[in-house]
Amino acid sequence: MPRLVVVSNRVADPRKTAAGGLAVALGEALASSGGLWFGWSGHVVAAGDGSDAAPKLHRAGPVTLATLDLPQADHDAYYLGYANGVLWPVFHNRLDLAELDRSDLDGYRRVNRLFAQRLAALLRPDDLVWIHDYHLIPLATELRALGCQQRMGFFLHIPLPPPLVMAAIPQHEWLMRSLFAYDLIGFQSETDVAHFARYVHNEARAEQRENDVFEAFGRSVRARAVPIGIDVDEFQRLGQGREAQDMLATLHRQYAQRQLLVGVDRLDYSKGLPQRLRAFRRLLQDHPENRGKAVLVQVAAPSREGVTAYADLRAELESLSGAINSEYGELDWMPVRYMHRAVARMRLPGLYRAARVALVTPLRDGMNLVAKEYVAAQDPVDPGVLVLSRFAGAAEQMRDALLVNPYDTQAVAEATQRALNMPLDERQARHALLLAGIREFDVHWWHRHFIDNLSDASA
Ligand code: GDG
Repeated sequence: MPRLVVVSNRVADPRKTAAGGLAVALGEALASSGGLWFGWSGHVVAAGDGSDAAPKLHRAGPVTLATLDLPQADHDAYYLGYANGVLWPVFHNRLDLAELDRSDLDGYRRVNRLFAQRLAALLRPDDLVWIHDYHLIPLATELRALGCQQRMGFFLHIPLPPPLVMAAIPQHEWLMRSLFAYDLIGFQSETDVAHFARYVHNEARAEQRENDVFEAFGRSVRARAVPIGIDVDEFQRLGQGREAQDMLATLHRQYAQRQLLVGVDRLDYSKGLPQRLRAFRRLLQDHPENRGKAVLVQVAAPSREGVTAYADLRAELESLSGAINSEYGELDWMPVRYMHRAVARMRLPGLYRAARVALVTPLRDGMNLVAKEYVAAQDPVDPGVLVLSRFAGAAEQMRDALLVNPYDTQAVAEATQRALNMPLDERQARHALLLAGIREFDVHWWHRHFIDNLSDASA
């Protein structure tokens, strides 16, 4: 069996419980097959201070972790600059936040070239190479330039925007051409595949050979939707753990007379947090019976604090949650509990289970794993209700959630009111269908399906 080589911006020890969705999913995928996981160490060093060294290798069970440090200037240009200042906002339809005139492209290319040089030295001829996310789009091109002929797959965790939005990036052609150095491109949703097909048809006059094979730039690539899932069993086991159970008991005790709503997100403008708070305020305004009763616990885990747009968002959320609390709060009831802190992963299932409603209302999201975790954590006998943005990739699969337009404050408030008052039999029926879906298309399916397709993809 060929060895699996996973490449992502960050690498995490699969034996430890990690915070982010990508780290959890990749750790899980590698733990079952073994292999090599290559990426940035998370350390930034002064120029010339070890960044030219070979990757550090650590053994973590069946997985070898290979990590590189990055020089400060390269990290700033590659990670903060091009990846998170240009690609992230544009791919999430936020042209207003994209720093398109910054000259960070060189740093982005430099880091991709550095990754390629260091990785090439570790590759074996029959490895399967699986590269992840927008940080590393040109990595296969760089590897091919060094003579690497292994099968290479790319998975985009974030959405691919429509062609006209993509075209706002000055280097859009170069980025899309880079994708043709892969054998397989996996997207989160059919919408993303459709955007890809339209782009390559309009801009590169690609021939679509079979359903999912595109020919352009002298190469062919297979592109298909391979939506990511969670490890449902692992998450449910976590829910049986002491920390989750303690969390659940504490919340039940403290909020015995209340109805809890929950939001768990990285603090990111794609997640629609101000819009969500405004919808919650609208709920209190239009449906006064929720006053003194409904409490929204919003966890906003710190993220990318070096990027300006994130600091602005933080200030906006603090002021908005303060305003709602001062407008509606009572001595014994605060409507919004907003935390700019991460919650330990072991406790998350308890928080989800205590909540009658989850508000997962991103303005745009590749998938959104919180939606799936919330469903996995529910008690099937008395489950909570998922209110889900139609602009999350997850909405293509989770049709039995209450789907909403997150820009429409009143519609989200009404869906929340409906969720809070949904009869038990409807809650159970919706939950059973949602749970069956996330079980069928779980993280094992994602991993297996991608690797099977990559193994079959013609080079
Ligand atoms: C990208 C795409 C796609 C969040 N807050 C805390 C915490 N989390 C965990 C959640 C979940 C993960 O982080 C977030 O996953 P998401 O899918 O919601 O979002 P992104 O981080 O934006 O991930 C996304 C994903 O990649 C995978 O392909 O679904 O669309 O944007 O697992 O539980 N975990 C802990 N404390 C927190 O406060 N421990």
